[in-house]
Amino acid sequence: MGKIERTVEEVYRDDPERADAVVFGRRTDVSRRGFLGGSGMAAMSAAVGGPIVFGAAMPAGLIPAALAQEAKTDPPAEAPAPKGPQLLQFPGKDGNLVLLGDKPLVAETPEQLLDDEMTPTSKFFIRNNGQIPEATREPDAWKLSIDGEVNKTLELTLGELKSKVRPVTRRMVLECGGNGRSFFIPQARGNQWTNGGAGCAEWTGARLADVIRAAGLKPSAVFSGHYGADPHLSGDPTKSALSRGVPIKKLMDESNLIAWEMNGKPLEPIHGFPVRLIIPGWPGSVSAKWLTRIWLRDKPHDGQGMGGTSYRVAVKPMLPGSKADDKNFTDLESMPVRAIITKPANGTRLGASVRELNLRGAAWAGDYTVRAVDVSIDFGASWQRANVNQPKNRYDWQRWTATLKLPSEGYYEIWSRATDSRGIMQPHVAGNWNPQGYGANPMHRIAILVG
Ligand SMILES: Nc1nc2c(c(=O)[nH]1)N[C@H]1C(S)=C(S)[C@@H](COP(=O)(O)O)O[C@H]1N2
Ligand SMILES: [Mo]
Repeated sequence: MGKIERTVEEVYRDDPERADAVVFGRRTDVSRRGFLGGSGMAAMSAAVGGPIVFGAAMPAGLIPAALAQEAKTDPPAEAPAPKGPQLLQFPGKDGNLVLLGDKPLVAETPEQLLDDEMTPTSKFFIRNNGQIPEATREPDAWKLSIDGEVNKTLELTLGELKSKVRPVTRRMVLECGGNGRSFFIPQARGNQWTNGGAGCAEWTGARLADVIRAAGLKPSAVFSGHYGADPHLSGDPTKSALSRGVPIKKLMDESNLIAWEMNGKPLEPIHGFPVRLIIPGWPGSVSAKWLTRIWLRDKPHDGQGMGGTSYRVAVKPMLPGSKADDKNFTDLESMPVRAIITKPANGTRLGASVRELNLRGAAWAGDYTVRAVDVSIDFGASWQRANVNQPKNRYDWQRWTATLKLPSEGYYEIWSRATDSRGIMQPHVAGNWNPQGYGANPMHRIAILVG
């Protein structure tokens, strides 16, 4: 099957119109693909492994889900690289996380590994921008400062902080700002996340707002700047790996934590041991790991990862692939709504007699909640409402289930889409293209073969 997959992907990339002609036997138009029964149907069915049950509803130019995922990660034919995604080998991590980069270390969680109510630390994604700092041997002596536009600079150790506050525990989604980036066409710059730059863990720590109130927020404070102890990739001590911040209103949200535990255990070194910020709902980059300093500022932050097109989206839509005008960009704040199917996995093959499919997934929506999740078995021609659970607390994800009838043997694509509490729904394809690829949240789809 490998050979066919690469061909389909390559042909679609180079000449989509001709690709349709090759794959479906003749030139097609969008409204009337009409390959059913033709030699094109046979070719496509051979490529996906079985008759496409709702083939008549399949949009022209759509690379079947069975081929899309693998085609994305397939190395170019001329490079003798190992087939399929490269998996992360890292102490304490499940061997099935997908390595997206090793300098800095970045790895995502395939959707089917996000099938727990609470994402185990072993399956949680990793996103570093710099080097990984050496784990401290004295976590309680770790120094933190809250300074700038405060009545009195607060300098305290983690041990002091722990002794002063009553810790709170919240289950909350952490999601990378670039999650979904790989769905942009043309390809956007950066780690090619699918949907796995997200996880929902239980975080324990001090309420950030309480700590800031203890320092005394001055009326002049409008924005924060966060600093961590990780060295810049270059090793240059004058540069920070990452330093982002948020407007005061978001900073003072009661859900934000200065966290030292993840899933009931001290943070793992890779997730920010001994202490990190958790500012849920917004790009993960504001949740500084190895936290050393929170600077209250009288103007927006200008640290590493602020400004330009970093963690920013276009205000006026730009021509995909064209040059960006920084003045047309604004910070990405709340992450967009997203639903994923976590069971079954993409590419699952079921017995020939199976006529019912139980689906399970997760959905979340940045600062908002999920109003509805719908699933489709016929390329979006019809939709069925899923059962969506309530979040355990604010910023928790919402697990959902649905049962679909499978009319016959063959190839199916299952699509899922979520709608947030404002009524905003996931699009069919990633929209509002931007050079660094933020905000891509197209519907998730998986391939299923019955028989
Ligand atoms: N100090 C520091 N904090 C950081 C980062 C970093 O590179 N350095 N990466 C950020 C980004 S971009 C994300 S998405 C999250 C990822 O957290 P995780 O690696 O614990 O999953 O951490 C954020 N905090
Ligand atoms: Mo991120």
